Amino acid sequence: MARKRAGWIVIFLGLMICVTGYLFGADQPNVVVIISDDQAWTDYGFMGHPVIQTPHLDTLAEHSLVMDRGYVAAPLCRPSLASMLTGRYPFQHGITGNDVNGPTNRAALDVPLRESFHKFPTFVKTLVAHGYLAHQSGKWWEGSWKDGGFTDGMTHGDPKRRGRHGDAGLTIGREGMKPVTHFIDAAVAEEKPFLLWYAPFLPHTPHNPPQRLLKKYQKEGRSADLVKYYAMCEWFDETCGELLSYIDEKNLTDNTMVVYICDNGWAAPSTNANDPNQKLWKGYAQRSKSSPYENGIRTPIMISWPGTVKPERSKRFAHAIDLFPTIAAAADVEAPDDLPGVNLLDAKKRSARKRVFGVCNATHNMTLGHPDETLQYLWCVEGDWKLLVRYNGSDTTKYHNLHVWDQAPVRLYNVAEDPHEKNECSAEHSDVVARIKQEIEDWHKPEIEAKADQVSLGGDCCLTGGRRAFLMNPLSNKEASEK
Ligand SMILES: [Ca+2]
Repeated sequence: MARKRAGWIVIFLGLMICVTGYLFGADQPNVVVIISDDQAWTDYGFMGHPVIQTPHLDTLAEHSLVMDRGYVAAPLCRPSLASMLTGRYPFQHGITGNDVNGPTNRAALDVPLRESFHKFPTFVKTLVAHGYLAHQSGKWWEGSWKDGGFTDGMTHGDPKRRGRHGDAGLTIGREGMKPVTHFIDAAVAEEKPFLLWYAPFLPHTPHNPPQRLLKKYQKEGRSADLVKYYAMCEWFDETCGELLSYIDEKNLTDNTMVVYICDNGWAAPSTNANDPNQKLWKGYAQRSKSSPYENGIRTPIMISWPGTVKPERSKRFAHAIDLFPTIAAAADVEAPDDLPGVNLLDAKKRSARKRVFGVCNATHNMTLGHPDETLQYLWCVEGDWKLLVRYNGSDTTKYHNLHVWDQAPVRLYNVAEDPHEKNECSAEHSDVVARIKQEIEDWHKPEIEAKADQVSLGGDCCLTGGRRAFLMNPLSNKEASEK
C-alpha cells in the first residue's frame, strides 16, 4: 500500500514539473540585469566608439541579441530605473524625477511617494514570488533592498545614514564584487535560481578612475573631463567582465540570461563648449543626461542567453519598459497583462512595434499624485523620425537651467540620417509633426487615464486622482516666445 502511494507521489511530482516547468526552479534561468549609470549610447567599442575600450561588453555583445535602438522611459536615474522595474512609464508609477521638493525634509516627503510606488508589481517581486533568490547592488532609490522585495542586497535606505540613492550599494564594482559573488555562491549552494540587480555607480560621477586607466586615455589636446569619463567607461566594463567571468567559472553561463541596459546617457561638458547655453550648466553637456535628446534617452539593450537567444544585431526598437515582460517570459511566470512593453525574446512582437515613447520631467519638484506637474517634454521615435513636444511643467530648482534654453514647442529630427540631432526639420515636414504629435497625445492622455484606473494598488490610487486633476498643455508658439 505504502509502495503504491509512493508511486502516485512520483507520478504527481513528474506531472507538476511537466506542467509548471519550474518546480524546484529546475528550468528557470538565472537572470542578471546589468545597468550602466550615465553612459551615452555611442560610448562602447561594440557601438563604434573610436577611443573608449569596452572589451568585456564587446564580447557580451558578440553573444547577444543587440538592439542598438534602445530607449529608456526617462533620461534620469530614478524614474528610468523605476520604469525598468515596473514596466510602466513615469506618469503611471509616479516616480518622475530624482527628488521631491524640500531640500531639508527630503526623507520625510519621499516616504509617501515610495509607498505608492511599491504597490506596483515589479520583476523583482514577481521572480521572488516564484522561487528566485534576488540580490540588489548599486543604484537603488526606493528605500532598502527589502522594500524592493529582494531576498538580499546592500542598500539600507536609511536617511540618517545618508540613504538616498543606493548608499552602501554604491560601493559595488568600485570596491570589488564580493557581495555579488558571495550571493551567487549562496544561490548555487541552495540550488535556487537567482536574479541579480547589478547597477553600479559607474561610469557616473565622481569620475575618479584608477590611475592606470586615467593614464591610458590621457592625450595631448583631449580635455580632462573627457579623459576621466573615458576611463570610467572602461572601469565599468572591467567590473562587468569580473561578474561575467565569475558566472562562467561557476558553469552558470548557459543557464543565465544577461540583460544589459544603461539608465540614461551622459556627455562631458567640454564636448558642448561651443554652445552658449552650456554656460547654464557645468555638470554635463546640455542635450545629454536629463534631456530627451539621443544622448539622454538612447541606449543599446542586449540579451545574452546561450543556446536560447540567437546572437544578432537588430535594428528594431527596444525599450526599458520591455524588461519586465521579457524577464517574466524567460522565467516562465506571468507579468501584469496591462504592461505597455513587449517580450523582447519574441521577434514578431519586436517587428510589429512601429514607435516608442517616453517623457522628460524636471529633476526635482516631484509631488505625490501629480506626475505631470513637472513635465518638460514628451517624445516619440517612429521609424526614422523623432519628435519632441515641449511642456511648461514646474521646475523651480537649479536644474531649471537644463531646459530653460529650449523653448521650441516642437522639434523634429530624422535620427536615421542625423543621429546626433543637428538638423531640426519640423518646418519642412509639418505633416509628420502633426501625425506624430497626435500619436503622442493619444499615447499620453486617454490610454494612460484608462490604465491608471486599471492598476490594482490595493488601496486609494493616488495616480488616477492626480492625473484627472492635472492635465498639461504643450507650449504654444506664443508662450514659447514669452517665456
Ligand atoms: Ca543615471
